[in-house]
Amino acid sequence: MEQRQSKTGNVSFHNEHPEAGDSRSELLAGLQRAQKAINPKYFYDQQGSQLFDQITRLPEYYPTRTEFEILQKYRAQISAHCETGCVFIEPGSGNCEKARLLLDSLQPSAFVPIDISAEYLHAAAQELGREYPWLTIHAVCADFNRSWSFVDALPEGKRVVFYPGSTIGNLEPQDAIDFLRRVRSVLGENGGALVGVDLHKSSERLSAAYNDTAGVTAAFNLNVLERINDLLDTEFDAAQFRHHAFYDREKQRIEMHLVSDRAQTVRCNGSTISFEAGESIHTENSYKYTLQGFAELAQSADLVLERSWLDDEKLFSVHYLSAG
Ligand code: SAH
Ligand code: AVI
Repeated sequence: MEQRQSKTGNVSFHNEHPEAGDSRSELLAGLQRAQKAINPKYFYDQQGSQLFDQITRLPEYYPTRTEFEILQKYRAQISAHCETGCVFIEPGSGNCEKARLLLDSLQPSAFVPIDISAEYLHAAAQELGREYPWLTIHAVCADFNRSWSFVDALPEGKRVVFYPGSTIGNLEPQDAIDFLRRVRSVLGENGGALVGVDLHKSSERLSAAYNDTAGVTAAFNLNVLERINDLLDTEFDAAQFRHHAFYDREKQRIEMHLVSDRAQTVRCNGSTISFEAGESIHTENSYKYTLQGFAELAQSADLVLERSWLDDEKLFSVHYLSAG
């Protein structure tokens, strides 16, 4: 993964993964805060991406299944909004399964999957390239909250940013507005964004989705300690921490934490990180929106909400936004 550029057949790979030094400083700063916290992007190494895939197949985790249904049912309308031949850009592309649903009807002039999980992205893009030999794929390993300078190298034409999965919910609302503003700045005049957003619903249903009985979400959460150990050369012992996830109705977000079972001190680079019994690392927020709340968010980013599609139970929503 050291190589910055490579090309195999119809798939090119561009690596702008943040430097390890930057990741170390960011992680350390988070672990030194009064409420210890990390950015959820650290979940996604090869193992984390695979665990996320398992989460998407869990009976309790309705978002992936439901968004699939919406994309399938309304594929024709959605494709008409995006338009055939567009440059289709997916930040946080994961296994690219959702883009696959739209590729045949969209016939994009290029597909641009962007993900922080380098090896996983590389493999997903190669596989997609083999399945769709007519498709030009420019895969970019990058933090989608940083510069999008790579868009300068993309072909001309209408740009559509596809941001499914409610990945937008993992951003603080103000960061979500900044993200959508950045999206708007690369869309040009006639571009659009297709955004998947999880909706506010009963606390029980939401809580169950992040506390599956098989313990996969717990494994996903705990895996981040391995990631921290690799990056910071620490010795966090996952057996000393437990997964804790709950819905905060007031803040309309799931919070995920790793709670220390006992008082402990973890060595870190000649220094230490101390935990009291019951103290946690806040690992993720997953905001849930009302339709009104998301419309306001889009408006704050100067995007026009053209159309929304929902499933029958109104669990999840997909929105087409234009630059206006
Ligand atoms: N789009 C897919 C995957 C969603 S999971 C779907 O809808 O199922 C979120 C994805 O975003 C993961 O693949 C993760 O690696 C990626 N990701 C998370 N934070 C990121 C960041 N800051 N920059 C780039 N990719 C990120
Ligand atoms: C990627 N993201 C939208 C997922 C979510 O639901 O917030 C990540 C996840 N965390 C726990 N389960 C799934």
